[in-house]
Amino acid sequence: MYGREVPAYTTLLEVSHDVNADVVRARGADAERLGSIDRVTAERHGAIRVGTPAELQQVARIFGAMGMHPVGFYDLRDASSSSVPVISTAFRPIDRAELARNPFRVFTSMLVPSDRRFFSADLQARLETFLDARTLFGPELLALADRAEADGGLAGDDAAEFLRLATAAFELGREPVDQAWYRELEAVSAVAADIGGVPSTHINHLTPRVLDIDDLYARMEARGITMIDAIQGPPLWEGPDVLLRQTSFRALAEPRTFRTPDGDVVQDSLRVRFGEVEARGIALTREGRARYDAAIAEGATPEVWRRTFPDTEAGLVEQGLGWFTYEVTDDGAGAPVVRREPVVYEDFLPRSAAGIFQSNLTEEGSKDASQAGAERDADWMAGAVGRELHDPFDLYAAQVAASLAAAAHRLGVAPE
Ligand code: OOG
Ligand code: NI
Repeated sequence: MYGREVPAYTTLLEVSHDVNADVVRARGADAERLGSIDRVTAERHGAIRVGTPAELQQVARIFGAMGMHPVGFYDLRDASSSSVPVISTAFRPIDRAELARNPFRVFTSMLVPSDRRFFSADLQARLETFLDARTLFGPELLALADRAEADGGLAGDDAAEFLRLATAAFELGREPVDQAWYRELEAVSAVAADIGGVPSTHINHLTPRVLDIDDLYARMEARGITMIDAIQGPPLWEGPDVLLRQTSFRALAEPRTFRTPDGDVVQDSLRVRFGEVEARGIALTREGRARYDAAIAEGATPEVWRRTFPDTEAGLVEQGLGWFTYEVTDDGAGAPVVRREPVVYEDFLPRSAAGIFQSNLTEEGSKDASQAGAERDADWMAGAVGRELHDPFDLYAAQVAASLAAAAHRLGVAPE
């Protein structure tokens, strides 16, 4: 559906496949150190945006049906200089084996109309009235979702119907957009207009994973596709890849129908959907993450990275900066061997996210920094979703602890 809607996405997939095939050819088994090529080829994250806690709860039911749970809290309202009036979480499988089978995540943002830095009380009231009046997900879809979650799945026709309805709910709307309303919101924030200026929701982007993002960037530019200025996140350097590096091609103009204040229906275009791509690295501990944040604040140059991070995986382990699991295998002659495996980062980075959002906006928007922002945190978000919000660090720690316990058990020794 998304490839049909955004043909440049198909180009991005082609180039990603070419890059990945070349990396596997050049680096052999080492290329698959952070995930099998089958997983990496299938892997995606999507991004969607909703307007209200009620809509977020409904989205949670739909993803819950697919074994995807809310993980992490991201506040993009004041992530560096680029800020957008949303808070976010990501829906994804939380179990390692599930993730290997279903390597999908959906970064899900929710508008904060009560944030006075962006919206006046008057605009907030009209925005909330507009959002409360729309229905993104019909009762049939939600009923199937609830049944799937309760029963651990759906049978034949019900499964097909669930997927059909769920896919349709994220298709780009064809109804005419109220032009005056859309433009009024756009003057504040293009993201606010994308969320609250239209009666339906849609996939903003769908992001494949590549094994060499610098190569991908160069190949896309060589094909004449304009990319955003930089790759967000850590720099290219000789040490281990950590967390996440992302880049995107600029949002393309897509035809949309508008209703003018005079009641005329006219064709125009909007630039809100872009094509993003990412490379994933090793998940960092809280200590590693604190170092990462400090290094990013200093500027993501290779020099800063060399001062901040050890240039080997062993160094990350010794300094307690990265997560690694331990598996017991056989050396072929019956003797056990313990192998250390890096844990892939499965989450997002708010600063990169804000950078990606912002680098795709043509309108600056307007923000009054002297006003107070609405208080929002992970607990608030958990209440809004109506579910537990998993902490990514806790999930990685549990995964590592489970691997150590299993390894100790196989070796017949006490866990560390
Ligand atoms: C989400 C932007 C964040 C990422 O990969 O960090 C994101 C959006 O544009 O809705 O997708
Ligand atoms: Ni994204």
